[in-house]
Amino acid sequence: PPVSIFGVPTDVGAGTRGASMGPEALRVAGLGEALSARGVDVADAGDVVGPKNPWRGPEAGYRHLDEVVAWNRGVFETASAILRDGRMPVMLGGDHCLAIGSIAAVARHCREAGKPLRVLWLDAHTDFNTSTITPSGNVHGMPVACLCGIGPEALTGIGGHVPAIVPAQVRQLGIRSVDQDEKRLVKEHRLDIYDMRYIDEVGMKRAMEQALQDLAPGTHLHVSFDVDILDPTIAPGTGTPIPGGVNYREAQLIMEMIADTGLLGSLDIVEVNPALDARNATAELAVDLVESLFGKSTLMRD
Ligand code: DIR
Ligand code: MN
Ligand code: MN
Ligand code: MN
Repeated sequence: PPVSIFGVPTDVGAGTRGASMGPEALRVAGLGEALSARGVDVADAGDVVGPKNPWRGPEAGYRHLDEVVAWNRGVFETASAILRDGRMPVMLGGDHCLAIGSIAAVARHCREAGKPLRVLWLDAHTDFNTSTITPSGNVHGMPVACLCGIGPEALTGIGGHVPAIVPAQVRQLGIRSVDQDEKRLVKEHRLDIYDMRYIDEVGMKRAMEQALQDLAPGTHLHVSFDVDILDPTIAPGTGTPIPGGVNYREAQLIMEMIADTGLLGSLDIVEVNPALDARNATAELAVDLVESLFGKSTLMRD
């Protein structure tokens, strides 16, 4: 399907400044051109507009909740409009709190179209914190919980249906940093998590086969790609790098196996922080991987 990319230049949910420059970094790295070169009809819808980052400490367990809500409302409206036009939304973050708005839009679209929805969450982190257990107050550590109905009404209700999704619709891959109480919460809610230890034990191919298992025909597959899933040696340009991440070949395999399903329906590319990067390497790597996500492969495949 035709693609519309849109930028969301904010780091309002993060603990390190600079993810606000992610959209331009991805454009400069040639995201639009790479998709066009693959034969994809791609349009750039420009950037969502929102409040500046007030850079304050946590209040009642959240940093910048009002601003996070404002940005996510904008994301929800933009992604919803793109879906209504029959196009595939590709969100250029921005930090990962913005996935609340993008996935709420996708969930509403799927509910109205009667399509099953599956979310593949590629990340070093589970992003399942709440205001009472968060060690930071940063909302980019909370989007999965919010989407599952755990969080402030202003965020859980953004798509008009609480919860937007249920944990059974989510698969998380690449996980290697989960906060103390967050561990209890993801277990309690039975999140399906393919963590780095599991990937070490069974290999990426098997882990991905399981993560993509039993996708009903016609499923809308949403990929939420937090670039910190990648090992910091290959992707240093991100605010919360965690050692022991996915390597280049594993990352290519992830993307190629998703492409093989033919079910990709929407995408977030988040947490690219060019202020921390080496010559835009992380954005360029993200673009390289998105080419694979859209079907680029070494050989013709049958
Ligand atoms: C940490 C960091 N779990 C927090 N989360 C990040 O502050 O809640 N998510 N970086 O992507
Ligand atoms: Mn994340
Ligand atoms: Mn992360
Ligand atoms: Mn390439």
